Amino acid sequence: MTPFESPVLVTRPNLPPLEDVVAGLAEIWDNRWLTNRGPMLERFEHRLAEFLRIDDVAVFTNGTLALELGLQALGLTGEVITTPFTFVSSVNALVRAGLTPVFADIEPAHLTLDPAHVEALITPRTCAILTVHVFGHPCRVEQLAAIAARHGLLLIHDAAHAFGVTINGESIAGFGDLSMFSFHATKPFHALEGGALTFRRPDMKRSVVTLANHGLDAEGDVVDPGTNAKMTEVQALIGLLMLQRLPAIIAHGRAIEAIYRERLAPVPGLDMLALPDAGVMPNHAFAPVLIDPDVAGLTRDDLHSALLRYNIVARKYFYPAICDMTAFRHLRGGDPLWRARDVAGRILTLPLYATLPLADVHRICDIIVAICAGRGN
Ligand code: T4K
Repeated sequence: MTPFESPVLVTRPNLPPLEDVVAGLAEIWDNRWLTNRGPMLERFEHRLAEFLRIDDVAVFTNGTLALELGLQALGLTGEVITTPFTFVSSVNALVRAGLTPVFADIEPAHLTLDPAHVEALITPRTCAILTVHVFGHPCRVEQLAAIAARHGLLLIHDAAHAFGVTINGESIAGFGDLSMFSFHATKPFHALEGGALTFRRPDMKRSVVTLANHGLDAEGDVVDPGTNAKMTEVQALIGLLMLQRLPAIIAHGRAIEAIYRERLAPVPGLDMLALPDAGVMPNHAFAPVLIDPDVAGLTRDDLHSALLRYNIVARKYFYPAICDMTAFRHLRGGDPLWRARDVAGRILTLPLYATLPLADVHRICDIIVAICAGRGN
């Protein structure tokens, strides 16, 4: 088996046709309005709210700042129970908003927060739960909402991976007190960089928009110090153009995932995550696979290195678990977080993106099958 001629990356940004971008840029040039909530941004927020079928949405320069400002606007203090199996941004945002993360373990099917572990960690210092719909799989929204309600906590969703996901026909943006989406270039739906918040309380929009503009109110006064987290007009333009493309991008992701599932199912010790729960329409944004070294006869790191020799750049999303990162080791966890640590050591995310040909996915599968059978090196 021959290696790919050029690297096959875990993801590549999808791009709108250049002529559409140029036409949109011409409009921005004519307006001479580049940032600070211009007309393109207003249109983008409006279309997003329509797409998500919710009342309102606020966009920002990236998802991390969106989450930080959402936490600040909610006026939270104390401890927030969250998952150690995520991209570090979720936990960075908590710390930078002056909150103390407390890690709970994850459930086995979709690697999201385990509600039982969450409830066991609640103390009088707990103010909120921050879940992550990791790899786009919704966390246990109903169970966690019930726990939050029972204990008077806010429920915040890091939905960075979950744009376009629905549960029983309802957009995932409508769950919890606050949801954050990332529109980073590596996401199926993006705005070069970008992020958004959706919220239950309608007055939240004003608060977060003010915080994103340094905290300045209409009179030029600052009550709550903010930062600069404003989305530019060019970002909003790309977002608008990408929104039209999302259904086709999701459809291609679905086709890729179907091939991985079918072709890798017979490989001993290689497991894709469970299929989505009933009623969930996923966005097929990631293709994570778990390697059981005792059954597969090789470790995740062995497979990762072997794939690199074939020019396939799979990624260890998300390793190490956040609780094992230097900055966060001192934080309290209620238990050994053994599942999160185990998963972080065994997971590998395979290439999946809209311009990846299905023939290449088959070739990646041929290579994985051969490596696992001891025929690749
Ligand atoms: N919460 C969660 C759960 C998240 O996963 C994230 C972001 C956030 C919050 C925060 O949202 P943002 O503040 O980012 O809006 C990438 C992304 O930078 C990050 O947005 C994303 N999660 C994370 C899962 O992945 P890296 O460090 O892995 O990116 P990088 O540069 O290694 O790129 C990944 C692959 O994409 C590479 O193979 C190269 C390729 N690539 C990348 C870029 C940027 C391209 O081909 N072209 C490009 O322009 O973090």
